Amino acid sequence: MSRILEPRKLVTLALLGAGGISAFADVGALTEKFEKRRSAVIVPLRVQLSKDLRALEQRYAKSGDLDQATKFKRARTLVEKSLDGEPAKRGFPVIDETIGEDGRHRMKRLRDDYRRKIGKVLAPLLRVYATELAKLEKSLTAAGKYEAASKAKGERVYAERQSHLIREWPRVPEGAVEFGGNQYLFIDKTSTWHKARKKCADMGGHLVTVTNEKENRFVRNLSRKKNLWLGATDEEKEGEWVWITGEPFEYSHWNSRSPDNHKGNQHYAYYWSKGGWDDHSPDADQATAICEWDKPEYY
Ligand SMILES: [Ca+2]
Ligand SMILES: [Ca+2]
Repeated sequence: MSRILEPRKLVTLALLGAGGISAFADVGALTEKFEKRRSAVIVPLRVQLSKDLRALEQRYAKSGDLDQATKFKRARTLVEKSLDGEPAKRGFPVIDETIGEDGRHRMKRLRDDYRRKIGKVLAPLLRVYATELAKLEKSLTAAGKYEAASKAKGERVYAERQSHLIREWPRVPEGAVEFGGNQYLFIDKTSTWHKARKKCADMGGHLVTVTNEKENRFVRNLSRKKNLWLGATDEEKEGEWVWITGEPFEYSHWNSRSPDNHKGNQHYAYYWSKGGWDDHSPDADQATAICEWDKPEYY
């Protein structure tokens, strides 16, 4: 562990020697400082994770359980590989669902524990980073450097969002399915769009947003082709559809006659059981929901 941390420690000391926080006058420098802090907290957690995986691997190996020992070894190897690359960006390896009952249970406990720890160390770092950026944004604006200020603002918004995602990530409920790194939970109960939206938000996620064809196919299957609310609305401005997460509304899968704003009050998108998206009214309570949790960039 010390071998891995040593160079980072030296860099951190070098930066502090250059004058600490007050010496950083631009976004790039703040970002670099944040990234070093982030690696310094994540690397030890991943080293510990690989040790924990190895301990379980050996436990299964001792009892002659080749199958489960192999699966723990595979997960450990992935974690160890990430320590040579960009450890901060790699999360817990995807859990192979064919692993035995006992192994799956232990692996999930390890994963949840790891996520909690990451959230605990990373959320405060992100908040400090966002505060520093906010200060910089203000002083750059006051100095009339609008372009640089807007760069700081963009990075601040990003840091705030990441802080939110990493805090909510451990709350992803049991039964959620992973796809493209994000987590999805199908709720096989019909309600109105607003109720579905609130339910997902209460669990720390959001009503599903579908931003490409693969994700579209995935949610269609997960919902077993039932009517399904989507996290898109044009309630602010008729005809201007937006995702509730702020993701750009570039991909869509409207059916040939939709959205039609029938009777002038259909502002909520849903996946129609017969295929394609359509818009519906706020009082319609005939669609199921999928809640989605976006993967934090570093986890
Ligand atoms: Ca999505
Ligand atoms: Ca419609």
